[in-house]
Amino acid sequence: EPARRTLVQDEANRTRRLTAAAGTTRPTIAGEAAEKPDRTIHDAQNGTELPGTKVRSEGEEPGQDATVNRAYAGLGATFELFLKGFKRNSIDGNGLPLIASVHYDEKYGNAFWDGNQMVFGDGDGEIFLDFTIPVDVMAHELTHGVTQYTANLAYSGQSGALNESVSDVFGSLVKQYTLGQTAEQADWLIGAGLLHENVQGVALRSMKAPGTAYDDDVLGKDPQPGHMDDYVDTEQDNGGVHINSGIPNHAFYLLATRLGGNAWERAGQIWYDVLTGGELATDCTFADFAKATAEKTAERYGQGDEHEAVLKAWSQVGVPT
Ligand code: ASN
Ligand code: ZN
Repeated sequence: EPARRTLVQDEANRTRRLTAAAGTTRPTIAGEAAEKPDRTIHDAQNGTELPGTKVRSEGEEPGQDATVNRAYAGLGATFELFLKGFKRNSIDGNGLPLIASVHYDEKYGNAFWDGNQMVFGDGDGEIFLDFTIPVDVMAHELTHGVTQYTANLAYSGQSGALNESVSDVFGSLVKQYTLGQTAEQADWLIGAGLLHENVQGVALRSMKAPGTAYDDDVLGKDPQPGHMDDYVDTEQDNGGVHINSGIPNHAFYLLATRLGGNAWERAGQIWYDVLTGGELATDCTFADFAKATAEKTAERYGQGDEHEAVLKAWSQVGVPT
């Protein structure tokens, strides 16, 4: 029975489940961190000083602030996929405590990983709502931490777009895992529920159909390409890291839906093997990354269906392997 989880909104349930799971994890040995999350949520109280006031520590009951509770649950969901899906104990693989600050700045319309912790804005309430609403956005930020500790993809040009894409891939996988959705059932959106209802759009990005997430008077049209023919050469956004990420995002979507079933089990495993394999240059290109996925697929699954599906997915987005 593949691991599946329903989205845990009931914190009491979550605590019970984590307690039950604790008995099945390996005992802690010297130098090895316990395989449990160690979360701390802070409230920046609409200021910019980090981390702000500590408002919830690991194991504490939920309080009144839904944003704090969502951040706590989102960190937990991300920790859980990396542990159960990929046997990775936290961001650094060694139980790193997870720290997040919510209510960062005033009307702050973004979220980010600052090298040490996650930071979430409340949004301006006109374009963006609270950045703790989509679990995939929270997982996206945490995955920047995983990338930092592993392939350390340089945040510009193609390696930067790969860095962004890897965060979207694992962000989406965390959402799919928590909802118990197969690749076919998933919406493959990043940031669904984040846009104000007045904005013409459904999410920040679509891995299924890059370029279609929104088309709005203020935001403009979603600029993401889904094929190398439409690769955007730009100085902005570190060379379009949030734009050209559409191409590897779409390759992952094509692979996962071709394979079918739970996307984190084979497609996700291949991406994880590449990210953590130690063979990628920090300034690697899409083609380097694609070749690495083919190699890792052959290593783990041989030259069968998975390998063919990987080659096909990259070919469909115009990236050579
Ligand atoms: N939310 C953005 C991201 O994680 C922040 C940034 O531009 N780095 O990609
Ligand atoms: Zn990002």
